[in-house]
Amino acid sequence: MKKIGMGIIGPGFVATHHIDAVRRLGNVEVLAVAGSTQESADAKARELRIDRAYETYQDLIDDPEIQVVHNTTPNYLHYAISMAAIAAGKHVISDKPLAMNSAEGRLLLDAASEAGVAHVVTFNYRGNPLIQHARSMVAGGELGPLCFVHGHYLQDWMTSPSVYSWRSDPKKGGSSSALTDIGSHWCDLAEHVVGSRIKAVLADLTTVVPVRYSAGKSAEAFTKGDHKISAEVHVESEDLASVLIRFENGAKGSFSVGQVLPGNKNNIQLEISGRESSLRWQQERQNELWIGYHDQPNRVMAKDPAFVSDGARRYVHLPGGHQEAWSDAFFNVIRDAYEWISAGAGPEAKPDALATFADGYRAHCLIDAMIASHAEGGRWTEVESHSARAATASLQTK
Ligand code: SOE
Repeated sequence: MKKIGMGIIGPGFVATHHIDAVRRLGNVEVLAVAGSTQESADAKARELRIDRAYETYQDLIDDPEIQVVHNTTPNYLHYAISMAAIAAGKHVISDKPLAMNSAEGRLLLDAASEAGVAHVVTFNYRGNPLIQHARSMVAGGELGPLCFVHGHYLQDWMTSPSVYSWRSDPKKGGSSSALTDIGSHWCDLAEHVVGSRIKAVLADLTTVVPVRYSAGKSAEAFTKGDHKISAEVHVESEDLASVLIRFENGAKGSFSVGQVLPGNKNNIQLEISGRESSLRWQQERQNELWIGYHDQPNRVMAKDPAFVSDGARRYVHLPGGHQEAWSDAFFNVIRDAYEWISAGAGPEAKPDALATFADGYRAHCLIDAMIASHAEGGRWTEVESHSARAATASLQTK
């Protein structure tokens, strides 16, 4: 059987997991890598045992054997690379955020839909089996009418001022930092599990570390910072934010994001309460789902293929008692993406749990509304109407 050819552009922390996932699939061949220079591409190709190393992303896209392009570059490169891949008729798997803003996101969504290629955004927390189980519980009405959805996504890797990442540079990361980088995951997960959209937001954004010290190159996420400091950088984008939210189904809620909160490594938590029961999922304890009641004892459900919902079972790889990890959930998303590609990439063939460019665009709309809400002194801001205005205005200036 001929394998599907893939190439990856922008090898960083997450690129290794794209490659591991694809190799675990077995029917996909990692053909090429492209870096920012020939030397960086060669080094990555050697390290990851990939045969072809391209100096530019266009060279990789032009390789006729490559059918799928994985875009794992920093945010400011997402649009140009994904657009070039779509123009060449390639399927695209992009890391979040989809682009730098909603206007670019909309153009990518339209272009990919028109080209008929698969378009995937790696909102990877959807790939957790207990997230899919929680989603089935909500959809099946087990929680009763929903009233409250809250949680957070907290990290600490940007605590030290000596960590300066491209995420804090509006030209490379976009006008928002923490909300775009990790708030986008929380909102996607909340809407995915709740099965209803956030219709309005009221946001409060803060920059806890307004001066950072750059070592001349971007710090890798989750590193402790470089002490060979070369330049002082004034940062305006947020590293902490709290947002009140209202869902279309009437539920209310709130979430906070922060990347400067000591002790929090990759602490994403989602809690949903209905009139009958509540559920809570924490990424750092991803093999457990807490289910809470008013009139009977609370329980903690351990991940077990025998007990998860039918829809969630395919996301479980191991028997009960065998812990699964971040990379297994990431694999699940990549497997869904390639199943979609193998089935022809038509809208009807898309696995239900898989996030597409439509979801990537949606995340931009939410963040636009949060930025606007904060800029107006913390005013309730409608998501759809604001994003439609912002996308139209920005497209008119193109
Ligand atoms: C860094 O904050 C980061 O790698 C994000 O960019 C990812 O999207 C998140 O899943 C883990 O943290």
